[in-house]
Amino acid sequence: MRSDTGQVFRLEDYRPSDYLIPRTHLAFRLSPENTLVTAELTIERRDGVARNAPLVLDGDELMLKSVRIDGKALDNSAYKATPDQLIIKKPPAGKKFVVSIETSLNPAKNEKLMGLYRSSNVYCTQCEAEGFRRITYFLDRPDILSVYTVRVEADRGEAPLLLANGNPGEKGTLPDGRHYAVWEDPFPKPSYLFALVAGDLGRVGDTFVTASGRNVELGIYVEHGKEARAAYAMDALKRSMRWDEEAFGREYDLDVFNIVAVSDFNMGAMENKGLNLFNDKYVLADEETATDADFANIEAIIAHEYFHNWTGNRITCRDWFQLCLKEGLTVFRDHEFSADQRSRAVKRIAEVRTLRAHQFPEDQGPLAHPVRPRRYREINNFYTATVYEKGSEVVRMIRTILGAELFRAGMDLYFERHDGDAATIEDFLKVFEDVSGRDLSQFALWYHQAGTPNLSVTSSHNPTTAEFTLEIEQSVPPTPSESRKRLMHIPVVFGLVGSDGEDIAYESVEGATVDNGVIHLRKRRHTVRFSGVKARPAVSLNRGFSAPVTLAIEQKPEGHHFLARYDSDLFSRWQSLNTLFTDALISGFRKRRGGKALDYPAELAALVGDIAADDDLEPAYRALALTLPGEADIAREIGTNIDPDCVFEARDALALSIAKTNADRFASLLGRLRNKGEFSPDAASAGRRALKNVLLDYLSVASGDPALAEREFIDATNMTDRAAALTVLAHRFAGSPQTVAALAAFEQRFHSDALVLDKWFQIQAAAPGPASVDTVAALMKHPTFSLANPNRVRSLVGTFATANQTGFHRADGAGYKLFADTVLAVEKRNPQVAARLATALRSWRSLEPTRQGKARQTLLAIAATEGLSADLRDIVERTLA
Ligand code: B3K
Ligand code: ZN
Repeated sequence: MRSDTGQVFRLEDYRPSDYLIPRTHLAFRLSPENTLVTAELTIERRDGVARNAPLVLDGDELMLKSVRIDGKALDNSAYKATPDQLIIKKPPAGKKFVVSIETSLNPAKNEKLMGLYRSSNVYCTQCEAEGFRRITYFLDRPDILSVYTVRVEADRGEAPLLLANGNPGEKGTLPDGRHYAVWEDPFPKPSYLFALVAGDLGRVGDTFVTASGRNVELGIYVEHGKEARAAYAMDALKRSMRWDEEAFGREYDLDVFNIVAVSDFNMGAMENKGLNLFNDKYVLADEETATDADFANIEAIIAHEYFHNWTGNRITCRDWFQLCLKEGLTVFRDHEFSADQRSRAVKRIAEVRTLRAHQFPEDQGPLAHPVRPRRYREINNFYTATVYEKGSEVVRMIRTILGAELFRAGMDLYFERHDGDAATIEDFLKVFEDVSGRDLSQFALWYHQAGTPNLSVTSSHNPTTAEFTLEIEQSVPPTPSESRKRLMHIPVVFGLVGSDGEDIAYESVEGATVDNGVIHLRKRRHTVRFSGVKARPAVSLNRGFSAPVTLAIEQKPEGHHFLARYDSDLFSRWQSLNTLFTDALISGFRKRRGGKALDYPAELAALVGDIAADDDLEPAYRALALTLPGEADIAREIGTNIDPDCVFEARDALALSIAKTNADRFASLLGRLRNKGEFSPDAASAGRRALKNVLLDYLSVASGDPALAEREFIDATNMTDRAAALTVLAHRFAGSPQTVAALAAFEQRFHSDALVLDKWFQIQAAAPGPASVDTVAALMKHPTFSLANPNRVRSLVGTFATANQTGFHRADGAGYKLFADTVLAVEKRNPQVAARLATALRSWRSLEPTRQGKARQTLLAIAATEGLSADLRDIVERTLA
């Protein structure tokens, strides 16, 4: 394992490399334990660089076999090779020369899953961010764009399929049962987009005709026998390709587009040019094995990786500090795609829930960093919710500020101006300034400054003067290494809602720029005065979650009740109900902490019942509305001195109050929602299942009897309903005979399908209560579990650490112990996955003192481990700082 060098990379240190690599020829002679890679790099000295300046190439755990320049072998003294670097001390003085490098690799032993590795006997690669240097020595940085030709050679029996980026070229057979294929990618690309796959896989094929009439061959490769499970992914791919033409005018540019599903993958998927690699979890789906959430994720991730073809591949990043240039923007694009394919309001609510669950704690804790970070020790630790999700919110705000038309004009200019570039955030902002004439310099702070801004709002109404006034104050809390914050430009979409539920018209406004229903906050305090407002309105602020801020608004519960029923903005209706839930839960928590009895306002339960029964609202929306904030959400809102057991009890009691009040209504609604027809994964059908399953949970809580969930489990005809019923059994009726039987039946039925068994791991890992520590420890010995497979680790231990507040934070520290042992065991194989897992303790400071002390000891123990990887050390030290 490469241990930590302690090196810090800084944005301000960026400088272009001395040399360029306009052409790259790679030849792979594949063999599981001894693969030979020949790289022929055309090197070009950059203008202004001294002749003979040393050429320093990156490596990582490489073994050099030979190096030549312009065909001639180099003297030992002419270069220095270590596993991490190849230095050609005095390259030729000419402008261009060719360096040929041979390295040998052991893909079968590569458990880091970076570079070239084997997954279920398939050769595959992962190069982002710095995996290419594990294949050959190279200028492994995103601003080195090269045109690649790749020759792949392997045993035909072992690997009948040979794929790489770009378009297929020559292929042929060789002696000894071997064969080869050549791939050519005409588009210059950074090394992180390189990919190769070789193995024996099944193919699902299709074609796509682009807007300008070009034919593209589409292929999705999966394990033999699983082809039918790739149909939905193929459908999502074709819809993505069409959508990008329609929404952004972007056409696909190669003759083929291939996707390969592999079972050992560090993340979700990878956008390699023309050859996307996917975690099979995000390709394979049918009604028997995948939930509606899986289908929605597949649709979104297929789209995301496809959209990278323009935002990421044709225009890439100058350096890794600019990661959000491709990630934030591409997340924004996939969000818009899903919103268009499904329900916009439902999608937005789901996005905001995710943002709050993952990005807010990051921004509010020790790992906070700007959307564009200024320094890093390990770049893989910066593929974060801040870069991705907040990065997307920032792009959304640009559209809110400019309006849809100017936003599109800006995007068009971005593609036109920067196609083929390795660009920066400054380049991106400039196109929007140029098309709109607006000054976005204050807005740019969203990229540069960490932390979630808070808006605190009070209002007053003067009936005599018919004036309504909002006092809005912004503040950005300090974050690590940024104690003083500057004032931001925050676009707040709003409405003043009259007693009939309609937005009221006001005559004029002063105190802030207000245009098209957006208040532009730029100063610390704004007193925004609306005139011509006769009766006091309810204020609907931050509609559609126009800015990723927290909002403390002085509004009586009646105001929230009113908006939850009548606001014309569906997101804000949901938000109002959510605020009521959160306020109730916080006071429930405090009562519980103080040893007092829990009681919740009857009006709240009644409101929930009315929303559940409102057939004007789509079922998917109602399902979200009925879902209480999660325990971690509640803890985040409380902020400090968290006892997760009290949070759990407060939440449980609110669920019971809602369930008891509405049991009859919920039961009849559930009866109506039971699916009778054929399965379809479409959004409307999924929404009905979602609502039905939320009701199933409430009804089970109300009755205290597992019979209903048992019935639903046995009768289920698809994985969504089956997994939902099993969750109710395992979480609400742990240890009951019905639960034991259902868990065994599930295991028995799906034991040979690890991807499905992951759901079984997840459900048990998330089962609340102290016993779950032992359950998880026991499941780690299950024959399907493996510390080497990221999906297994994430499903079992990742779920336990992030979705089981009472189990993970067990007061005696047993959860932390199990967690630390696992993190360290995983780290020995795969530091990247271990580091990601370790972020689960990032909110340790918000715990009550006993747990806080135990969490800290756990982190200190990890930090004290010898030979820690750069990945894990970086996370643990920042978490403790
Ligand atoms: N770009 C990849 C993520 C690579 C992560 C490297 N640690 C997938 C994506 O965001 O589309
Ligand atoms: Zn991405």
